[in-house]
Amino acid sequence: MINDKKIIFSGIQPSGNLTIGNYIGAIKNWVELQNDYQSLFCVVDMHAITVKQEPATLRKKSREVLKLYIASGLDPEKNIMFIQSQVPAHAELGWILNCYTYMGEMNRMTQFKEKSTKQNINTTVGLFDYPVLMAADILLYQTDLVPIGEDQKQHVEITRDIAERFNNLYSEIFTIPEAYMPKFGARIMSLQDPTKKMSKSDDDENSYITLLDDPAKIERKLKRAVTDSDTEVRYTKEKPGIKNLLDIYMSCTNTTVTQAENRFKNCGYGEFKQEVADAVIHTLKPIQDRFRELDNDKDYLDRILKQNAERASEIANRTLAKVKKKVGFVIGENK
Ligand code: AQP
Repeated sequence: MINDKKIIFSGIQPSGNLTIGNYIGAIKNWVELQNDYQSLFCVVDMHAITVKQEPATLRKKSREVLKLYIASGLDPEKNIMFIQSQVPAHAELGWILNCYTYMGEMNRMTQFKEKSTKQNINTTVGLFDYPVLMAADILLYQTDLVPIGEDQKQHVEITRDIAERFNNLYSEIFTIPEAYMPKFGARIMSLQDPTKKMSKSDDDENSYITLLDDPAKIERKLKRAVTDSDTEVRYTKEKPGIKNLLDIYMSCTNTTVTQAENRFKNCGYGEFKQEVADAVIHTLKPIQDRFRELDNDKDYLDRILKQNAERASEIANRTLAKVKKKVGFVIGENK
């Protein structure tokens, strides 16, 4: 608890342009939860370097993600919004937790299997170790709830296992966190292959919509979205392309399956796709406007970054000090 409020932690990698998958699966829920919890929203640049990044781009994207958090409606005064590498405790706890995590449980992580197969060559140890760093991110802040998309669920489960193991060995050091996922849109799929997750690092630009795409681009990408040879707009897993577009539509318009299916009862796919595009454009417009305003205010962003890294460090260092003591490290003058 901080200020009598339960704690939320979540983050996004600055590994590309944020997609509506990142927005619907994560940020939108953060905005809804921010008033009821003390929230920490991180730009996880240390996670991003688990695959190759161009340094200047990574630096630019890290600031851009923070601006998108603010532009999406997250309050940087109320929430603690910071860049992971500016709080060294993440790396320190990550290392310690490595020594309390088993190879067997790490070998079961499906995201590593998918990403390492995709990369094919030179998979790094960092990519394999990603879930332990994520466990450190979460556990440092005594997090109660982790709002995420479905792909990260397994990583929250291993975080719980590591935390329980550590607590059983020593004492109740860590809060055991729970995952929180949206009802619809926990897994937005690629527009070009609706059996595959939409990802910002996909090579095919037509497979995703970014938060900064202009209206013409959004329309074009949605018009090209892969569907099926049928004509009926129905929410069923037999029609993955249509189901995905309905998920996007329902999330942007806050409607239910019944409302959305009724709305498109006698529509052809062309008209349906146009409505989805309109809903996405309408959702992204205020975010894009605010983002542009923030673009002109570099000092403001620098101030937020500095203040929030200090606030985050203060909480993180409290947990880290307890952990170091438990595992037997020499701290200060103690014998
Ligand atoms: N397609 C998605 N649908 C719903 N939620 C999603 N998230 C990501 N993609 C979708 C959620 O966004 C948060 C941040 O994700 P991340 O950037 O840290 O890592 P990721 O899950 O690996 O996302 P990407 O876009 O696929 O990144 P790359 O391409 O760099 O690997 C998480 O809560 C995630 O669940």
